[in-house]
Amino acid sequence: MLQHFHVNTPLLESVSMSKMAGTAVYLKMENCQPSGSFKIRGVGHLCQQVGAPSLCGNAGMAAAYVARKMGLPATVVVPSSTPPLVVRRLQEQGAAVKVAGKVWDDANAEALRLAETEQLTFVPPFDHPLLWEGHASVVAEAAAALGPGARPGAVLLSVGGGGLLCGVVCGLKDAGWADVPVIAMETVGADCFNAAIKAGELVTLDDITSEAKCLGAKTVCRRAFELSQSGEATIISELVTDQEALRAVQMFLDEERVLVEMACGAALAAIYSGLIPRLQAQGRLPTPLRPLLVIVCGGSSINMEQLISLQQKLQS
Ligand code: PLV
Repeated sequence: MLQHFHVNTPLLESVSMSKMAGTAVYLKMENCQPSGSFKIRGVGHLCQQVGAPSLCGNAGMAAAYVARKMGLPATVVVPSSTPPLVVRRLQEQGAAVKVAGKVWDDANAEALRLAETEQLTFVPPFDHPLLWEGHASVVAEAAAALGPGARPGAVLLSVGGGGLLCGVVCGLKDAGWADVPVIAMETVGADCFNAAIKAGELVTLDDITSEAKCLGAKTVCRRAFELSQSGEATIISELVTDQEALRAVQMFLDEERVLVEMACGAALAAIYSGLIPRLQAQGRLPTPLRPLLVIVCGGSSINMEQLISLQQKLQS
């Protein structure tokens, strides 16, 4: 039997967020995963099929964890924007860490080169059907926890390269919830999905100017863009500022006593910045609205020091 690397995470109702949203808010606590984010679902699933990993970021954290459990070596390539705490955490998981380039796309190019020259298996962080298949389990678990007959009014999540989005759309189909809208959140400056929708084609951002570095893919994966165009799923793409994402991280810490990174703050900001009633007022979400399912994607790129430095950068 194939081993699972991810855990079944808690589904918690948030009273304070429910008040703000005007409907029940359920939090799928992916921050509780062994590697600190949902990435372990897809990366675990993919590594079971393809073997030893080499890649970057929170996906790298998941790959390092899976490799250790499988008794395989892992090389994780990260950009220089990666905080030292992430490099330390990766090394603690036993991974060899290589720093290459400024943003995720640079590190990814180096990981591809290494895979080629050193015959390593390349594990992509978001653009692979096996990752999506793995990520889809987050919806199946939430459906099981909500019980028969339950149906969310919308699912809220963050978009980096679009892997989580593709996985959740898969999961919604499997759960018989294909018509449940997905609210896809990005920060301004890490908004490759929103930019593609506006342009009507895939675009490559010049640079990642947001502090939500783990959302910082310069180009969203083709499948995510196709889903937004094909009508297979209802996807509402929205942006928040870094300040709103950081404020959401702080409020989540105060209200739910959980520290998550900026990438996750983007999804939480949809509730904390009043987006839900605004979308209802625009007729893009119904009123009344069934319960909301928020994917608390987590992230390892945060600690007290990092939080204080973000506060100094963004709130001065
Ligand atoms: N982060 C990836 C890709 O970065 C990484 O390797 O770190 N929330 C968190 C906490 C994340 O780490 C990520 C992805 C996302 C959301 C977005 O997921 P995606 O890339 O599947 O849309 C570029």
